[in-house]
Amino acid sequence: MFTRIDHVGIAVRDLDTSIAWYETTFGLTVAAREVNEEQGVREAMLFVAEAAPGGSYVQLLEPIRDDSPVGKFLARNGEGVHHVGYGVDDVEGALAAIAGQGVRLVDKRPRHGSMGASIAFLHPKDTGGVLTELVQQASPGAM
Ligand code: MC0
Repeated sequence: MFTRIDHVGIAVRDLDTSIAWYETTFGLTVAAREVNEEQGVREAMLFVAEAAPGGSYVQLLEPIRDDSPVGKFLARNGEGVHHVGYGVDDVEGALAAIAGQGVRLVDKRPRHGSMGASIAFLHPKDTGGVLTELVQQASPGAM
């Protein structure tokens, strides 16, 4: 069902400071930046590796509201790994299959994600404490 690790999402307090650190320390480069009002984040995808299809990324997430998922996570845990995003070819099919296993879905239908992807989250209480995201990347030319 999963095709690769699409990205690891990391909660940060200051996006620009964290981007600079990843660029300087690890030599990563920013592939895309976006404000996602619905998710309450200002975020950047930093390209890590080429993979077929898609690639893999580190996603840096700064909350734009204290009561957003990342804002609450930061207040509780400080900066650190927030979620793992797995690539899937068919996010709706994957959601149905996973729900059929009794896993609670945060999103019953896909939402808009970074770089035009269709995304959906699974509840961390049913996934071993790891907030898990399904990512169906935008088809080429769709962005
Ligand atoms: C919360 N919990 C987590 C967690 N966030 N556990 C592991 N990893 C996380 N990231 C745990 C809390 O510690 C708490 O446990 C319980 O879940 C309830 O948390 P809460 O924050 O008090 O309660 P809710 O229900 O308001 O929120 C939890 C929920 C939410 C997972 C539903 O965070 C959510 O909807 N997340 C999905 C959306 C999201 O994270 N968006 C930001 C990334 P205890 O034991 O204290 O009960 S957006 C993104 O990444 C997009 C842009 C993209 O990839 O393209």
